[in-house]
Amino acid sequence: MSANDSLDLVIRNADVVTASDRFRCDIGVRDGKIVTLGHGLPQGVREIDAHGLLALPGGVDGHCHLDQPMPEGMRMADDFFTGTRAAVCGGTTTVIPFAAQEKGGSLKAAVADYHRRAEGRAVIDYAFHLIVADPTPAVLADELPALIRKGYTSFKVYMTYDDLKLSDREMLSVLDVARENNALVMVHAENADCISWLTDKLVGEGRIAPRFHGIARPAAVEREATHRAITFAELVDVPILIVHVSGKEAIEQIRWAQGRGLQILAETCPQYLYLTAEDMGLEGDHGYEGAKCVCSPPPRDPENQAAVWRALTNGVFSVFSSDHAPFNYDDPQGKKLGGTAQPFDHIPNGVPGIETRLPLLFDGVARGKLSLHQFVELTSYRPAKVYGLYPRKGTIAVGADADIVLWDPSRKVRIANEALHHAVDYTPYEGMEVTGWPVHCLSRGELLVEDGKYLEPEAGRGRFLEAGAPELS
Ligand code: DUC
Ligand code: ZN
Ligand code: ZN
Repeated sequence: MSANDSLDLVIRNADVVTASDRFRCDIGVRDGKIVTLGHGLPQGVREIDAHGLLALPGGVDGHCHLDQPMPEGMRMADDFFTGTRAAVCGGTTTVIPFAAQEKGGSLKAAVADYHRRAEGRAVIDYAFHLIVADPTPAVLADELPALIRKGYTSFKVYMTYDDLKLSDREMLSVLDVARENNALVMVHAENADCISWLTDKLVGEGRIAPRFHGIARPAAVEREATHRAITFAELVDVPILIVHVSGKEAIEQIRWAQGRGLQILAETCPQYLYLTAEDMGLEGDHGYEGAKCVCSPPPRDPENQAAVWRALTNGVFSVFSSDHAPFNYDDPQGKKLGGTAQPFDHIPNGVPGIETRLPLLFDGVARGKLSLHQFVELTSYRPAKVYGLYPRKGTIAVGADADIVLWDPSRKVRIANEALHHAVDYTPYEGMEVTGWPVHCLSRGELLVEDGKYLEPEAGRGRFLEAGAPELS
């Protein structure tokens, strides 16, 4: 190797795990890329001894919300700086949040605004999904195809939430644009009318505490919308990805569709493995604390949790994301918008989880619920593939970005909000003990976290990634 070929970094004795392989080697990094994998590599400018640690590709969080513009009076606690800081401290080196169109607004303008929010703030690399809330003829014919060509190849549509939801006909039109332009549509599947009917009934009866959020959004509401979205995908003949699947009823619909040969992909999130409806409050509980766990779809019961764990290993789910939605609890712009006596339907939806996503799932590896390869597949490889970032992200291979996380598979950590790096004032996982923790995290060869300590890299070092076409197989 000549001086010109010298290595910026060598990670020695790495126990490398990808979605498909496991091998022991040294990893050589130059200019932010993995340039060689081998034994006895020459001395690098910097050396890291990975003995006793696992070397995994950095996590790709394919669904998180950072500094997303909110309705009047509401504010997300994390921006691109605090959100990406927390992500990397939890082993994630790429995030894909959402540039959200407002009804009546332009999609292109939403993307430009979102770039301004990310620039100078992100510490790890990021791509954008779009949220299509107003598919006007101009959006469908011009804006959306132009944005897909520019590297925004996935977009979310909502079947609920008044300010976001699309009609069935609009859904079909958006799916058709995805088909024509080779993009991937992510679907939030809950039946809006059922939810508003149930909500009005509950609120009318004075049943307003946070736990009624779950009762207003039962599994049937998610099941019906999941089935309907599948039907739309079949009619248009296009793949879709159902996001944040909460339990067995929606899983049954997805399995049924997959069994018919339809390309229906699915995502789940930590809240459906670790939280239940009781975390939003027990029967007779008139307190407000349960608002911390209000998210949509809501957490269900232990039987549903078990079904979600099973579906992580039998191929139903392709991706495991955080759906990090950072609202402070003790904040009139967060969960306490409107005070603690407000009915459940005014509580901002979502739970924080960008830093705890990987440790919570890794704990499942430690408990024998899924393999290390499945862990990498769900948290890094497949999200990189389906969102068009592979092979730059999602694997450890020559030519890939040196986004590498060195995990201590036996370190036990009790989750405590005061030790997390987001700007949210709580975690729903407070006090849970997990086995396995990301101790050293590298983004494009730069060490951002060393022995669990955040090294305060320059804000804005994170780069925007233009996504390629979705790779679904
Ligand atoms: N539900 C969503 O659809 N998005 C953000 C958080 C949530 O709970
Ligand atoms: Zn959603
Ligand atoms: Zn979301």
